Amino acid sequence: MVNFEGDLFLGFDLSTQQLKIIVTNEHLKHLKSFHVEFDKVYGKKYGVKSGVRSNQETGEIVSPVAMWLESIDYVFQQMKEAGVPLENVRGISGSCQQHGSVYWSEKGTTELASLKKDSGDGGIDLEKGLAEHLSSSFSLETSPNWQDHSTGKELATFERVVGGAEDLASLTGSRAHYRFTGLQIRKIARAQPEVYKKTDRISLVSSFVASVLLGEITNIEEADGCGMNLYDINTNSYSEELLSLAAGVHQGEDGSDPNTSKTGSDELRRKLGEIEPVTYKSSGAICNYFVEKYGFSHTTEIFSFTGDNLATILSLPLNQNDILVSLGTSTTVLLVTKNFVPSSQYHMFKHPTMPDHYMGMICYCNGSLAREKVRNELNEKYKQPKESWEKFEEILNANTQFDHKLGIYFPLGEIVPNAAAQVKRSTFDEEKKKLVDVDKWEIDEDVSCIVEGQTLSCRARLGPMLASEGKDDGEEFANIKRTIEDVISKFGEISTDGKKHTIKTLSARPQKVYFVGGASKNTSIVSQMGSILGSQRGNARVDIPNSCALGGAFKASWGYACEKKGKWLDYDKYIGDSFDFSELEDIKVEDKWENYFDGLGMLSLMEKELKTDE
Ligand code: ADP
Ligand code: XUL
Repeated sequence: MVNFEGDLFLGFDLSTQQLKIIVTNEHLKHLKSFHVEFDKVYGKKYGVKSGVRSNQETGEIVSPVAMWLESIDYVFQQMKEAGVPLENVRGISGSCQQHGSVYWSEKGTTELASLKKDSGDGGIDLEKGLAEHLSSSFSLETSPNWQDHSTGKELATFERVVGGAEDLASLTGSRAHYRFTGLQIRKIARAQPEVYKKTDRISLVSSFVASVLLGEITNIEEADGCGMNLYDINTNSYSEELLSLAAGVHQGEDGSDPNTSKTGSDELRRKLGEIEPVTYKSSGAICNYFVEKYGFSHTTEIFSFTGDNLATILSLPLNQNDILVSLGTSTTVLLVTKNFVPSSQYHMFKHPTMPDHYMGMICYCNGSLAREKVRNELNEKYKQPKESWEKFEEILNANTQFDHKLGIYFPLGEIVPNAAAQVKRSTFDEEKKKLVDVDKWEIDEDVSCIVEGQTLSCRARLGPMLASEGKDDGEEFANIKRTIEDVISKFGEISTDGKKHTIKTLSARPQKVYFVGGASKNTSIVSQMGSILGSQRGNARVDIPNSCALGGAFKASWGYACEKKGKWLDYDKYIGDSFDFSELEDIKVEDKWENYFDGLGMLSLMEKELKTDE
């Protein structure tokens, strides 16, 4: 029997394929989770497959909003029936798929407000579900999904107006991406002007769920708001120019006169609502519909919801310069940093709970599948079982030093760096100071080369985000400086994605590295990666199956604690105080960080020679 005693908190995870809600207690302990899979329950009714409707021809991918509403009722009903004492829930927050947007009609505000009424005479009918109560609330019945690819034209426009991909990243934290909200809004404003006109308010998926729980439209949360290509992270305000572009009234691109342009961008600002700086404060209490129907207390506080990647970092006590390496099908690296060093190759968002901090996110396409390809060929050569990692591990464990062989393995086109599908193997001729291309070497060589190449790519891109300001004039730094100067004399200036590295960016080391995801089970891979990344406070493996939902519940718990104290509590300390550290498995690594400066030199040269699709 689960012990639901004491204050409870809920963490939502509204992802592409399911809604999950987890219950935690005041000690951050995960008590129970409930979920609904969209395909299973709503596949037929809403015509979704893997949670979405897709149009192969246009690249359009959307999710029905009413399905999400039904799913909230569905999961709350499950929780009620399971006897979760919902009256003891003190706070709710959560994580939602990023970039998606929900389009409210004018009726939305009144229909939402009806959820605040009680069920007395002429009040709310509790027999009806959310989808029925909000049946006229949307000017668009679907929400563009993050997998959508239909905004190619908008993508080019967004980058062009600000001077290119790098400039857009400097302004908003990311270059333009199909899925980013601003592009999706522009597409709708231009292709369906009547829908855009009828749209009274626009929410992100995160602020949409919070709005439903509140019974009123709430502001977009700042960290998730950085996923729109509209928010100027330097000034903490919308970019006027990008707003006018999203509204389809840009002077240059749309030929609008200054007046129309200004009115149009003001109108979109109103639809979106202002974005308020990251806060611990509650957005308000849960509305009556949920109190009467499911037994919540009138005092249950709703704390702003955020994006799923942002919620993931909230599930661990991550401090400045800590890194989370997620080794799933693709590789995603998340980092907490105080440095805003944007790049077209990765994303930067405001941190959802730590003011003056950012979350960096690097998403690689070629992760596990590329390693699997090497493993398969290796197993064929040694007549090993197809799926076994044993031989791969044996070779990796024997790799004790960098031997100036490096590979870049992109069986699929890559995002970071932007490159076509290809494999590149090189050695380095020290005398001629030149790369030597190698067409093929023994598959055994590929084993260490792929892990080294993938890790060095992360290290090169993390460097600027990790680099400290200030002076470093100790003896240790002087030695590193000499080493790096030697490396530069050998390889020339080292640069990544067109930006020159400095001694500081090359010598920066992460504090702690956490490994998660499928391939993190492989101790040889993670210890090799750890030894190259060179963390100062160790490496840990962690298995958090509900990390997004957990991050949401922790955010609610932390917000509630701050509210009680009436002041900011350091998020990482708050989580650290109750976190069950036995969930972390320490990974022993041999520190080979210094040996890999030459690797960074080689990678810098090799990446310059990669073929692109253009
Ligand atoms: P997803 O990104 O789809 O959530 P997972 O986090 O489950 O995926 O990771 C799946 C990947 O993990 C697989 O592609 C597989 O190559 C890799 N993986 C699983 N176990 C191991 C292992 N022992 N060694 C190396 N890779 C592994
Ligand atoms: C991040 C992104 C995805 C979705 C998945 O930029 O688009 O991770 O948030 O839900």
